[in-house]
Parts: sequence; structure tokens; C-alpha cells
Amino acid sequence: MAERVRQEFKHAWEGYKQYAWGHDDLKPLSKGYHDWYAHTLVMTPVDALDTMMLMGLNDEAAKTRDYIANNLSFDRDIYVKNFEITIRMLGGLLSGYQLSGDKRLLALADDLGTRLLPAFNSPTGMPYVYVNLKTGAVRGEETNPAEIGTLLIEFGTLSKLTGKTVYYEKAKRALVELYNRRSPIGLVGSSINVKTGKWSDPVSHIGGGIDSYYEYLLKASILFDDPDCKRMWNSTIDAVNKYVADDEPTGFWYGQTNMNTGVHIGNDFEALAAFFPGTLALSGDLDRARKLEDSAYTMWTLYGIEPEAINYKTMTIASNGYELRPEIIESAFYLYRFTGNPRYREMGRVFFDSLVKYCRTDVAFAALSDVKKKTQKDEMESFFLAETLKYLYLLFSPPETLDLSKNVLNTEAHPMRRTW
Ligand code: DMJ
Repeated sequence: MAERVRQEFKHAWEGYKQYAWGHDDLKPLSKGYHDWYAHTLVMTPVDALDTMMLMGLNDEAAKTRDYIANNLSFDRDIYVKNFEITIRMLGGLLSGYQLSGDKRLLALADDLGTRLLPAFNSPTGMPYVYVNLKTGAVRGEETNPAEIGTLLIEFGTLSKLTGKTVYYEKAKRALVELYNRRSPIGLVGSSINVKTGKWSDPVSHIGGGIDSYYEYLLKASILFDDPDCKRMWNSTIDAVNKYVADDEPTGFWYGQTNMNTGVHIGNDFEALAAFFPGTLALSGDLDRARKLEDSAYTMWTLYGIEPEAINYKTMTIASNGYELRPEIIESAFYLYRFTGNPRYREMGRVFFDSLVKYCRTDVAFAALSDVKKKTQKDEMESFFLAETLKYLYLLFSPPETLDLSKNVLNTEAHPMRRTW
């Protein structure tokens, strides 16, 4: 199975190289390319580099490192999304450096980190959504917990590897400022203003927009042995399990809850929320992790591939489409590592077979706009190579391929190794 996954990685990578080389993303149906901004940031190669290394595609990885070192420049007059560029690019450069020792990647990461730092210059210390890589100008004061709280693994690692403490301090302060604005019952909402520090949407959940905030409280406590993060994780997970978890006849789920009152207000579960069994497993809560992964698996098998969101009371689709997302596979990987139960590899085989059956194209893989009709759309996000195929590969590979006692994977599946 690992070899089959590796072959499919090569298939998608060859398609990217042939039709989109040097650009951010491949368009897998029209065989063109898409750049996020006015200049390419060479996103797919940076995001995919450590997957190649873990798969032992060493010649390809060496060529890709050379290309990145010679062609990637952050000296661009573009407003980038701090969160996305941090998790994909900063994370990819740092793990690429740690796996190869190529100092050119660390230099690029340091340059990028410096250019992203002005994002934190808000009155609260919580980052603006966008920052201009050349001028340091910022925009976007309405943001969410994920975009504020999913930075410490990357900025913290950059601090540890460069000796520049400012990166750790800025990202940690943002995380703490967010945590300090939790409600009296310990929950965060969906939107917050970084200038005023006031919540503009009080709906609490574990899905997109909050998801990786929880993940980084736990992972930063592990990677950096940071007792503040551990304390914040402990109190947060207690509140989430008390007010957001929902036991239903259809399974164990997490829904939507008002952050102030604790009143349950919605029954949607997103594909993005399927990262949570993995985080629960990493925290040692195998009981909830197992139950939630079983629920997510039901969601995947409803139509043979995972919808973007369902209503878990009615088991009907709330958002159609499959974006080639990794989360449910990531959770199967953690559960397999921590339980050794072959059930999770069986799930992985089902995920892989669905991907090949419905998303594979002649040149790569395509997202779906409709999981019932299995209609493909012209998108293959870089996380498909960074995460989806990496977690599948790791699920079927021996544990030495990635030692979880020495590595913490960022939210884009870039492994950070505690070398300090
Ligand atoms: C990835 O960029 C990351 O996993 C992020 O945390 C959520 N969205 C995508 C994958 O679905």
C-alpha cells in the first residue's frame, strides 16, 4: 500500500511538473496553473518537498531544493495570508531544512519570517490577516482563532533554529491574547477583531476557522515543552468536551455551541473537523478519538467519498464537494500509531481507493464539486501532496519512517524535529 501511495504521489508530481512547474498550484483538468498572488511563491514544491524526502525520492527532492533556492523570492509587493503562508511555506521550508540540512532553506525561512512579523503589530498582538511581504503593510482586522493560534509551531521552530527569540515571543503572545479572550465557560468564538479584541461571532465549534488553534495548544506544549500551552490546552479541551461534544444515535460528534451560554445551536460536522480524533489521540484520549473517527468514517462512506460538511442528526449533506482534504486520514494515522489496530489501515485503504477511483485524472488528482455525482473540478491544492498523500504513506509505512516521539507535525503535516 505504501508503494501504491508513492506511485500516486509521483503521478501527481509529474503532472504538476509538466503543466505548472514553478507556479503555486496545478489545475488538473485544464492542465494549466494557478498562482495565489501576482507572483508565484512556488507553493506546491515547497509544500511537497518533505513528502518526497520521507518517500525516499531523493534525486527529485535534491532538484526541487535547488529550484526553490534559486527561484523563490519573498521580496514581492504582495499582500499574503499570514496563516496560509506560515503553515504551508514557513512550515515546508523549516521541515525541508531539518530533513536535508540545506541551509539555503533555513535562510529563506528566516527571510520569510522577518517579512511576516509586521502582521503581529496590532494593538492586541493578535495578527492581521494579510501582510505585504515587501512593505510590511497590513490589512484584515477581522480574523479567527485558527489564523491567530496556528503560528507557534513554525515561528517557534524558527526561533529555536536561528536563535532569534522574537519569532517565538510574537506567536506565543498572539496565542495567549486569544486564549485570554475565551468566554467564562472556556470557549472561543468564530470571529474576532485584532484591533479591539472583541468577538464578532460567538459560535464555537471544532471546524474550519478554529480547528488548528486547539491542535497547536497541544502540539506546542509537546514540541517546546511549554507549560503555558499545556495549561491552556487542558482547560480548553475540558470546555470543548463539556459544551461542544454531542452524543447522538448517529454517533459521537462535535457541533456548534454559543461560546457564552454553552447552548447547543447547530449539528454540522465538517471534513476539516476530522483532524480532531488525531489531536485527541495525541493527547492520550483514545476513547473519544476512536468514537469520533468512527463517526467521520460513516461520513466518508455515505457517498463513497467525504462531503465537505454534513448535518449529523439527519445524516444529510450540508456542503457538497470534496477538496482532497487529509484530516480523516491524518486521524487514522495517529490512531494506528497509538493503538496498532489494523482497522485504521483498513480505513486508509478505503480512503485511498476512493481517491484513485473518483479524483485521479490523466495527469494528477482533482477535487470534487459534488460527492454524489462525483463531478471533478479544476483544483489540486498543495496540501494534497503535503498532507493527504503523506499521511496515507505514513499510515502504511513502518514507524521509523517518521518517529513520533521526536517529531511534531504542523497543521500542514510538516514534521518539526526537536533538535534543540
Ligand atoms: C490545510 O492547509 C491544513 O490542514 C489546514 O489546517 C486546514 N486546511 C488544509 C487541509 O484541509
